[in-house]
Amino acid sequence: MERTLIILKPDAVQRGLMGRILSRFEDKGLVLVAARFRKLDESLLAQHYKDHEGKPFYAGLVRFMGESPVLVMVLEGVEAITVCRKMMGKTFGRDAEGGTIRGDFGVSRSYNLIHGSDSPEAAQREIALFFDADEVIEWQPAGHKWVYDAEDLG
Ligand code: IDP
Ligand code: MG
Repeated sequence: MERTLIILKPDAVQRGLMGRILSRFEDKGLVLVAARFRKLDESLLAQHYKDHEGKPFYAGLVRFMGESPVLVMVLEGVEAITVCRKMMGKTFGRDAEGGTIRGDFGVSRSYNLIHGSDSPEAAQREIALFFDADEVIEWQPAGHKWVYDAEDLG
């Protein structure tokens, strides 16, 4: 099982898309193990986006992400990082394939609805940035044994 940090960005919240996006992950079999609805301050955003510091879009990105509340979540599943990135689609809405979250709901480059960790190292760092260890809940939905078989679980 792997965990990934997902943020439904201010545009997703303001456009009333939180439920529809979360439903896609639930439908796929990913399990919500932590969630918090909050506004992100500049210092937290600077840590979260530290790899992008100095890029031309950085200032606009930090402004956008702190402008209005976001839904920060941890999702769990087998290969959750890759599965979620595939479901999100390419970075820019205009490039993202139909059937992906960014492809179906957006056309913008920066207003692309969702953040997802891009590697196990990033996931570990990002989850620790937003949640204390005891805020990530160990649990399994009732139908879980019909989502993965023994081979999936290795
Ligand atoms: P990702 O979210 O698909 O991992 P990153 O390259 O990590 O994409 O960029 C982080 C975020 O910065 C993007 O999700 C998007 O909101 C914003 N962004 C990236 N590149 C650009 C750009 O060229 N113009 C405007 N915003 C950008
Ligand atoms: Mg990224």
